[in-house]
Amino acid sequence: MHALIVIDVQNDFCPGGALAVDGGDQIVAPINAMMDDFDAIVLTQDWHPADHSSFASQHSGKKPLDLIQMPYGPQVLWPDHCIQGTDGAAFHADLNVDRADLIIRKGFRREIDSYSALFENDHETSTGLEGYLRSRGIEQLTLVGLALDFCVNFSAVDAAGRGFDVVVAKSACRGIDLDGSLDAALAGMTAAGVTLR
Ligand code: VGL
Ligand code: ZN
Repeated sequence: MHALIVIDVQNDFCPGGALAVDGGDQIVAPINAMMDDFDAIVLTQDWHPADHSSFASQHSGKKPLDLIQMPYGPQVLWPDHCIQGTDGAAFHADLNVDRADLIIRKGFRREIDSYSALFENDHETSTGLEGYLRSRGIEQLTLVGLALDFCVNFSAVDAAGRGFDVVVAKSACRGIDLDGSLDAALAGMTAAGVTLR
């Protein structure tokens, strides 16, 4: 069984959004076209409370893209984005959401961010996705979405580490590229045994 995992194709990560990724909207049509080729479709949705600790607005004297130390490790601070229930947190209007078997939300606890679809940023607290995939007999994953160097990267590395056979379809991803984060992510995914395609 082979699942397509669509990471964070949400308005705030598309042009005009609060944390826009260049060309983020260009991957929507290719992702829709891929859906027929899989046994299961999972969408992830970044889903933050308005006072989430990953927002620079919650830390006095800090600005977006500053790096801070959190109890669970380093954390990039972001502009306010993907606030629960807002239009920015909604999926891109053209994404074929009706095809999703499961929508998994992440980053909903104020104190901790969650880039990965499998674990929060402490690399310990499960989102529940691994259990879902295993109980459906899914062993192969193809990842697409936003952003290639953050949530796609963390999801791919975690999934490979948990023994899934992981492909990242790069042409259906777009990255942020903060201080070389894109090259680092590609190298890290390769080192973790992820196939980049
Ligand atoms: C993401 C930064 C903050 C992502 C989510 O989807 O890659 N990046 N929240
Ligand atoms: Zn986020």
